[in-house]
Amino acid sequence: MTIGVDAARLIGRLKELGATGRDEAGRLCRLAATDADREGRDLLCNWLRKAGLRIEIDRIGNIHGIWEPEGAAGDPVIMGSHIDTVIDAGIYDGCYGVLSGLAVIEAMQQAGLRPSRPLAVVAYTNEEGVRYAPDMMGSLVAVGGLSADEALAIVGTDGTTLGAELGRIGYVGSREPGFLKPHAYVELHIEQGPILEAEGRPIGAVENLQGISWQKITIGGTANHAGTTPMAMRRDAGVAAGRVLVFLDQLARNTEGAVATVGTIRFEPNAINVIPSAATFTVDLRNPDEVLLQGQETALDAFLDGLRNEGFEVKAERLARFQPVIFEPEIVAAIEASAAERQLVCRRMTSGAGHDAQMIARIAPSAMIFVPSKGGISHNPAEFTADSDLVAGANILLDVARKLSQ
Ligand code: HGY
Ligand code: MN
Ligand code: MN
Repeated sequence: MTIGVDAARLIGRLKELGATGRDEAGRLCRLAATDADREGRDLLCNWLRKAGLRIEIDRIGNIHGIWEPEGAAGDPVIMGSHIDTVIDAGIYDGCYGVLSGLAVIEAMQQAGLRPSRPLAVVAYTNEEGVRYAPDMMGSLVAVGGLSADEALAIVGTDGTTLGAELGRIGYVGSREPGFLKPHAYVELHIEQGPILEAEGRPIGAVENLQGISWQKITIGGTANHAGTTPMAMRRDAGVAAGRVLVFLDQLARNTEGAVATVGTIRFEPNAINVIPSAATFTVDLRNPDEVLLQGQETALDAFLDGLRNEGFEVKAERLARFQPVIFEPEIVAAIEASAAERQLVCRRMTSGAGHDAQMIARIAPSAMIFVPSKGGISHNPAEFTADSDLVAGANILLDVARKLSQ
């Protein structure tokens, strides 16, 4: 028998969670381990408790809501994502997958179903990696890709450590990360890209996810007077950084499947009439093909060597490096079968964004379900997905979770 999630409650919770964690300018900035994050975490834990789930928090702050119905045994089917956001975010990225996982469990409870396996919904800490790198950190620790102690000691962009901040907001749990081994993992997420909307398809069955390379580059030049220093005598770190940005943009436009982004940049001393003595910026390179991604990294290294030969100091610090991931074909097929049963047009696709599923796929069969993003916009307050698409995606998650846990 086909059942569905409680649509009104799911949409209402998305909006309620989306209203928490706003800064004084009204922007959604639920950065990992901030007071805004605590607000969202507390709200989520209330909902998990009301659903009668066993709440377990691990040492890196991953929140688990576990449902162990009578007769259920073995490792759980986990539905996860994250509730931390980027700066000035939309309300769907991550939160939609976590709240849909809860809605799926509540729908199964409501229908009196007795799955043979437990189910769990998990909100992973610091998926975005904006305050503390790398991203997908909570799930990376949960799969053993980074020790909890190392992660808790990571210093953020604001000089705080993740451990101190998680402790301050009361979310350093007692369980060891990885204590809950998934039998299978499914993540529902907005596409954050233009494909589904452009093709008029409500569902994406995500079969793979591209590789990610994050670095922090610091270029050292010589501060000098903007007015008196002849152009030929300058060691302008700002111009050198600008040359890297243009190089990376051209490289990505000329490399199959590649994208390149410099999302943050800072000059020292950052004064209108001083030639920058230093430029610090981050580089985000991605490609579904590991060999091509390595090629992008090698080309960047060579360009930076060229700047060194011109007399600039150049430092490159690795912040994150995740290989491309192929998801579990059986789960991808189950997503497609559920879409067909519900007469929803579906297509297989690659994820351009990083997700917790990229980490969990290292230890368990995993896959993702996408729903359309209006205008392909995300990491932006204009992020939007129609209610009908949100509910359709959650119902696919419900069908797949039922199949995996029966
Ligand atoms: O960077 C990403 O792709 C994800 O939003 N953390
Ligand atoms: Mn996300
Ligand atoms: Mn995101």
